Amino acid sequence: MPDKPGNDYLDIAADVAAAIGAGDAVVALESTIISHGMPYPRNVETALAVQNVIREGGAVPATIAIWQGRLKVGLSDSEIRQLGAQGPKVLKTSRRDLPFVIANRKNGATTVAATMIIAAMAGIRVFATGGIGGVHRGVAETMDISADLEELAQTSVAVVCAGVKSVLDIGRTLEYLETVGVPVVGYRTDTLPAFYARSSGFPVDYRIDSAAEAAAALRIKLDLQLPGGLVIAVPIPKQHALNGDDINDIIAEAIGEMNRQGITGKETTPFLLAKIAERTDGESLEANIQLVMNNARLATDIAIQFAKL
Ligand code: PSU
Ligand code: MN
Repeated sequence: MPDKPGNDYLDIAADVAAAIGAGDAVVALESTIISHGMPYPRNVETALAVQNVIREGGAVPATIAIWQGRLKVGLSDSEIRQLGAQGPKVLKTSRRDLPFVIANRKNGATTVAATMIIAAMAGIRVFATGGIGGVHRGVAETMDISADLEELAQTSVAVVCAGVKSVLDIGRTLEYLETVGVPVVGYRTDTLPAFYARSSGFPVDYRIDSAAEAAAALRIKLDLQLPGGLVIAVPIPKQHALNGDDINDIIAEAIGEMNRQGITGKETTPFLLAKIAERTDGESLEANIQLVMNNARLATDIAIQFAKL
């Protein structure tokens, strides 16, 4: 495939390439969640465990990052360990950063946006993560809107997540997604999950009750050549959910502290995640790990159903 865009920069792991070639189920995974989303060494343990969950479910995992300037689809275990140990020293890489991280032969941890771009280049259509970026609270002052939303508008990958974290302005994030034509789908729920909590109270656009329904919608969107992705939101399992009111108080406090410290731009999400983990004595980290595993299980089922279509 030498003339496909990106191919000169792309390295696809052998098992991932074989699965893509055979039309088998593959699930993409991001790497900012490893470098910036969780502390070492839990980040590495989680990244490896998520891959195992996908393999046990019958699909091939492909953790995506930039490694020494190459777009890697399917990091090795050793690369995952190094990325996790380097943590926030690795460049957080979104759409705008890609050309420079490659040109400077750096290591880059890909956000949801950059992971979607690279997954689509490789021909992977299903991607599991924790939560997507969105419209930040206080957007009228800061204009802070994650590039993940515009990526969902233009790149055809289904993103399985636990909804939108209430560090964000959930209502405005949903309005944005509506404007740019991204379906927000609830898996066995009528309301959008709120990451640590099972519901945000905001209704989803469509409810589905099986992985096959998600796969069918993805297939049709591709067939119609409607650019852009889908958000498939699945609530955190009950036994791991945090109390919505408690966590929202902690989030509000963390945002106040962030503003006092003058933290902006790409630093905001990592700052808030770390603060919330500190304030909940690690409970939010446990919840985060469990919801990522759960999302990976559903993404595996969707990828398997999609491979049949
Ligand atoms: N949400 C999480 N954990 C994360 C992120 C989001 O619960 O680690 C990361 C994802 O990689 C997402 C990015 O794409 O943060 C969004 O950052 P920003 O708001 O700067 O676009
Ligand atoms: Mn931002």
